[in-house]
This record gives sequence, structure tokens and C-alpha cells, in this order.
Amino acid sequence: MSKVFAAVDLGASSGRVVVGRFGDNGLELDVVHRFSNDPVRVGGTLHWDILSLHRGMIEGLRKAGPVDSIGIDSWAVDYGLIDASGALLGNPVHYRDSRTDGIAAATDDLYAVNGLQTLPFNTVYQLMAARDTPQYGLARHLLLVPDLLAYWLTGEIGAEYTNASTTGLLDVRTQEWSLNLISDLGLRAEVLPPVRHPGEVIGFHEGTPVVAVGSHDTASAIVGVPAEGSDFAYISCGTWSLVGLELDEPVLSDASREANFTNEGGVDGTIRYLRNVMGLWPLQECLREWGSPDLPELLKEAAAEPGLAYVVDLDDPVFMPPGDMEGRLRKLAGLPAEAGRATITRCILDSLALAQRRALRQAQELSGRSVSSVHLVGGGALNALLCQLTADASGLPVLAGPVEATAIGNLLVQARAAGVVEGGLDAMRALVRETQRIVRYEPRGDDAVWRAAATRAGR
Ligand code: ADP
Ligand code: LRH
Repeated sequence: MSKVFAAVDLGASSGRVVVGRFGDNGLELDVVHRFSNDPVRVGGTLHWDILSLHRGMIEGLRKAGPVDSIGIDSWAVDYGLIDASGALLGNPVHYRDSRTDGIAAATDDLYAVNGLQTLPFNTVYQLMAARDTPQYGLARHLLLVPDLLAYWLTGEIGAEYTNASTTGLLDVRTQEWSLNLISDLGLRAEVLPPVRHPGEVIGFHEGTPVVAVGSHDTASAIVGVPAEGSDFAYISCGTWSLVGLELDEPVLSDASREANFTNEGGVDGTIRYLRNVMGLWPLQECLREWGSPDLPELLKEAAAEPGLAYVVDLDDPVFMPPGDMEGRLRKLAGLPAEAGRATITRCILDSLALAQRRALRQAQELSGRSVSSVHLVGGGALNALLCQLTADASGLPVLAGPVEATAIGNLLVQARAAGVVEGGLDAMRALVRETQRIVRYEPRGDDAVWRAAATRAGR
């Protein structure tokens, strides 16, 4: 007997609703609805257009038709505040907004408790920026974005564990809110809802169960990695490249803290030991500034450009905010005035491959675990040039795909909760391997060339 589930997957650049049918043919996928995710700057603050995302979700669920359950995931860290009447207080603020500038640097190190890399936009720093606002004072509940959408569908509040682990407010060891850390920072513990775990039923939307999944998109993406065994690294490559390993225990050493590696909570009690690399964001911003030229065509031209001619340290926080990305790249990469779009694109992809190379090496060194392949999932898997460059830069085979690993991970957790998939991550990943297209890229060339380029990029 087949069962059908709907995954609502919101990325920073776009959202989609994907229907997954689990039956005699394994897993069949249908992306029934796609919509763009366009932030809005108003009153000097960059916001998410949460109502338009809600509309996209509802429209997608309508197109999906009757399903056995619904699961929701999105990008991490951002939240909405709910007042005592259940109303949303203001529009959720975008993690790339400048309100958190300087806050992390002025705060004591929290790594020993939360195990998180310091990113300026971790929820903890966003709340410190918002601490004195009337909205924060009035808030009854803080709901992370997928939990907010689930609340609108079901009326139930909660904080899904994998996404809660990105806030900086969770204790990496107990997997519960760290009440000491929260009160030491003068934040309000009472607005944080109880933690719930993937597989739990949150509530019902028009009679259909809404099930908690790995609601952090990266947690779901890693469930959807088609790996066999455990000696693999992953890159979840979209707006960000999340580069790392799956571990059983956190790594909290000084070296790990200094390298800014994070220990986020994964599905089934795993640790997502990874680093945020700037990802395809700089390319997305250039494409936006250039009026959305055809990407596959541009990538073909970029592939014909000389390799590693211009490289830059993409981890430089100067690339974080939106706007004038081309100008920043030209300046920092020393691109000549005559460099065109293909050269700029090649510079971004070479630099991204370099940054991924570094994170892959560090993840292995810091965890003491070496790997024999890299799984690259997400929209970046469609970029053959980037996949090949990543194989060349890392000296490891890259297995690219699935593109929709996040939605697949979301669907698999629902299917397991419904009893149509049995077992742990290995069993779920076997189903991905059997049903999804994966392209293998073998490493080529000379590591010395990449080493020299890394030095030129200042790393
Ligand atoms: P997010 O979840 O962060 O919104 P996605 O995983 O959806 O990101 O990936 C989006 C990225 O995928 C785009 O920015 C683009 O670089 C890449 N991409 C999408 N379609 C293609 C394509 N046809 N060829 C190459 N790259 C693509
Ligand atoms: C990727 C992602 C990443 C977070 C960032 C805010 O979409 O969830 O894991 O660090 O967005």
C-alpha cells in the first residue's frame, strides 16, 4: 500500500512543496509548487516576506491534494514573535540584516555551552539586538520560522530540536534550553516553547497530521544524503555551503572553536559537525544585479575561462550583506576592469571550491575522522563546474545529488513516522541511493596548484 507525504521546504532563495509517494517503486517525487523567496527592506530593516511564504505553502498544499502528513523545514536561526492573543508581532527579520553587527564580538564566548560557530546572526545575537524593543517585551512565544508556519497550520506551539540547536540557546549536551546562558544574557526563557523532536505529530491541518521533521533545512538535507557507511563528508550547497561530517558526539576543543566549526543537532541524535561557507550567495547576488541572465549559459562560459586566475577568501564577512556584490568581488579579487561576467563567475566558483577544500580538510583534522568521498546535495549539484572544481580542490570524488535532498529528508522522516520506512539513517539513505540520480566527479589535476591558490586567496 502506498503512502503520500508533502514536504514544505523553504530555502533562502526559493520555496517548494514536494509530494513524495512511497510505494512499490520506492520513492517517487513530484515538485508540485515552486515560489521565489524575496526579502523586503522596509524602514531600514531587511525582512522576510513571511505572508508570501505562507501563501506559497498553502498554494502548494492545495496542489499536493490529499496526503498522509505534512512536514515543514526552512533556513535556520530566524523567528517570529507571537503575542498573548496569538498574533504575529512584526515581520520576521532577515538574518542578513545589520542589526546584529558587532554583537557577537562584544559577547562572551558561548561555545563551551552551545557548541556553535559564531555567526553574527545566531538567534542569540538577534535577540540581544532586539532585547529592548517593545515587540520583544510583549512577546508570549518565540517561534522559529518552520514552527511559526506549523503554528499557523495547527495552532500548536513548539521548538523543533534540530532548528532550536542553531539558536545558540540550546545546551549541546542536554539538548534542552540552557536556562543559565539565557538568564546570564538577560534574555527571556519563558518565550521559548518546549523542545519537540523529528517524528512527533505537532497537530492537524484540516484533519491531516503535521509532523515534526528535521525542520532545519540542513538537518533534512543531511538525512537525504545518499551515503553508504560513515566515511563520507557532505556539502549541502545552495545559498550557503554547509560543509562537514556526521558525528555521534560534539567536538568542543579550542581548535574547533577557533576554526569556527559548529555542532548542530541532527536527526536521530547525530551531531552535524560543519562550517558555514559562503556558498552560492555571491553568485545569486551577482545574477540579481545582472538582471537574471541564463545561468547554465553563464556557467558554460565560466568553464571556458582560465582556472584559478582570480581568487578571493569567500569566508570574508564583507560578502555577507546584500548589494553591490560585483563591486566587492572586483575589489577583493583584484579583477581587472575588462573582466566580464564569465570571469567574475569563474572567480566565485574557484573561490568557493577553495573554501570548501579548506572546510573539508579542517573537518577531518578537527574530528580525527578521515573520509573517502564527498556528497554534494542541493541546487549546487546542478552546477557541474562547481562539482568538478570541488573534486579537484579536495582530491576526493564528489557524488552530486540529489538536488532536492532537503525535501527528501523531510519526506523520509514523515514516512518513517507513518511506518512505511523502517530503520535508521542508513535505511533512509539506501532508499535515496536506489531512487535518485547521482553524478560522480573524479578528482583531477595537481594539489600544488590548489595549495598555491589558497595562499593567494589569503588562507
Ligand atoms: P536554497 O535552499 O539556499 O534557496 P537551493 O538548494 O535551492 O538553495 O540552490 C539554489 C542554487 O542552485 C542557485 O543559487 C543556483 O546557483 C543553483 N542552481 C539552480 N538551478 C541551477 C542550474 N540549472 N544550473 C546550475 N546551478 C543551478
Ligand atoms: C541554510 C541555512 C544554514 C544556516 C543559514 C542561516 O539554508 O539553514 O544551515 O546557517 O541557513
